Amino acid sequence: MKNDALRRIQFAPSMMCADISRVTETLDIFARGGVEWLHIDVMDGAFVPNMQIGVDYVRQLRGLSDIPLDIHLMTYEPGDKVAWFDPRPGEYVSIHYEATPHPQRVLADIRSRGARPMLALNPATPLDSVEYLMDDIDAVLIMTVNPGYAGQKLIPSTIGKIAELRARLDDRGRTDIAIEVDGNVNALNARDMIAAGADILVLGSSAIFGGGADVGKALTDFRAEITGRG
Ligand code: S6P
Ligand code: MG
Repeated sequence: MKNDALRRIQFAPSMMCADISRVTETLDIFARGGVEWLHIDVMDGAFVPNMQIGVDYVRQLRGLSDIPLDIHLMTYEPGDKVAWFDPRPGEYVSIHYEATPHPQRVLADIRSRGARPMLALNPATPLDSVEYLMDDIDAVLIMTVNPGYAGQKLIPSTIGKIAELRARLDDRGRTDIAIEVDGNVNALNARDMIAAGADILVLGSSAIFGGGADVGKALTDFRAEITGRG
């Protein structure tokens, strides 16, 4: 793991949790609040039991904010869908290990577009799935709940899984591969996740969207709680 002083924790608010009637205001708050990524949950109703954010909504979001996207594809055959979301250079696109028989091919395609490939692991997906894909990824997304819904409770074994992944990456000299965590990231869980080696936190209803209208205050409070700084 990178030395703590060099490690900067990044935030990726989940846009599926944002109040659609205040989305412009919320995006301005994120820009002013130094948010690094907008997390876009794409669900197909088959790989996960829900349907969420579509292509046109994402296109409109791009017109409202310059914050780069972190596109989380919870869909079967993600290889067909990467181009639909038109990832920009430097943006993250994550695909799930079980979503295609050819994850390496899809990850390589994401890289060929100048985007950053990320491999997403469900809570029960073994870490061995990362082993032969290390050269094809810039990040691993550890799901700390089963994907499909906001507002779920952390699966405790995933904290140890983050730590084990970080140890494996360190052993292989791959401190450049980031770890993102997604699901029930509240301030308490976030401290454990960061201690285990997480770099990017997906902020949903547990972090900033659950407490009413003041997302700006929630973001400032959350940052203060996990870093000791406002
Ligand atoms: C869930 C999705 C997530 C959620 C996020 C919600 O399947 O991938 O990104 O939007 O987990 O956060 P919370 O705090 O409600 O669990
Ligand atoms: Mg997600």
